[in-house]
Amino acid sequence: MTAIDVEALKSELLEEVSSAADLAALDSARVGALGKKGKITAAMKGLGGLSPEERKTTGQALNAVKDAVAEAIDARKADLEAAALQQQLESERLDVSLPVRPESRGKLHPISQTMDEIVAIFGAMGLSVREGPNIEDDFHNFTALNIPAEHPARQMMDTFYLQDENGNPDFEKVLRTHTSPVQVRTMQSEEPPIRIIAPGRTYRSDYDATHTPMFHQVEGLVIDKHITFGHLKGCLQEFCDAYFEVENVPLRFRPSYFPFTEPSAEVDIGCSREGGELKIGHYDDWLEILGCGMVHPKVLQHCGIDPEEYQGFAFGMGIERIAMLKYGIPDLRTFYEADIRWLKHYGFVPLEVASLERGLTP
Ligand code: 2NL
Repeated sequence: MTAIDVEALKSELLEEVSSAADLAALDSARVGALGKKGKITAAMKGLGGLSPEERKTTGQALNAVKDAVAEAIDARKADLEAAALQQQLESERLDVSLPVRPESRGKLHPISQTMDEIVAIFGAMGLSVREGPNIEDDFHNFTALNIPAEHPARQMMDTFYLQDENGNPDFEKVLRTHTSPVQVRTMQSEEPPIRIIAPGRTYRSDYDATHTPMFHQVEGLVIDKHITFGHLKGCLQEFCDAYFEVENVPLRFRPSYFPFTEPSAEVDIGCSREGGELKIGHYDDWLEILGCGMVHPKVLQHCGIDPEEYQGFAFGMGIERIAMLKYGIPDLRTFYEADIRWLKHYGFVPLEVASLERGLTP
């Protein structure tokens, strides 16, 4: 057996390791050098044919090659792994300088905003919200409210009457023409004192520049043993000051008539219209904003409340109307055209809920 060229073997193996292009190639270089049938293992087996002197020096040299190759494999492995990681990082890099994708944010409809404001103001005065069905019966919408048979609201022309499947003539359901039936239901089911508002959708068969078949109302009702017209005036003054965000809004109570209140009044606010812009506060003109009065004794009776023991006030207003006044929206019909540009312009940022503490309007 001839002497082994240890140096040649070393450089051959180190060359195989350093030229391994990936981890798989490196692993076959490792097996080829250090494995059971590898070149170093084979050279070790060949030591037996050498003289004792040569066996010792060559054996030591082979062990040194083995260590050097193992070390080179570890280093090459670390390099290949680092390169692979680097390549992955390059290909998956996030470009944080890219502009944000355009994203459209929804807005609150002015009706929702106005309702939230109204609920916040009356809520602070101790009135709570009640709701009821949009489809009502004749009793809750008309009879309990002392609305006589010949009243225009009872005519087909003004009210949406519903029919049942069989065309039964006694089927007396209507789309509620005001939210008063909510208050009727509350008087029937709760004991005085009663302090509530009823905001919601209402329906009348009417369509022109100032009327839509569906619109919104809020009504208020306060019933206790000693409620007077003075309480009504104070309550509405406080509401108007808070809603229009003006101290001491000038108010005018004009005698009027509703079947469900006695006495009744319509309420105007003092305003001016200099240069086409409506100003509330310093005034040379009046603008009607709501109707009110002391609940008619017959209404209390219909609702199971003794008018000898209790009395109260009530009021009602159109939400579209007071929203148009506060937010300068000129045309009622645009409220329900679902025009996204209109909503972007007149809408409100969601989640900035109206509250007296934070200022009503964002
Ligand atoms: C208006 C006038 C008003 C009421 C609504 C009412 C409700 C009950 C009893 C008595 Cl249960 N009254 N509501 C009272 C006066 C006026 O609304 O012009 N609304 C837009």
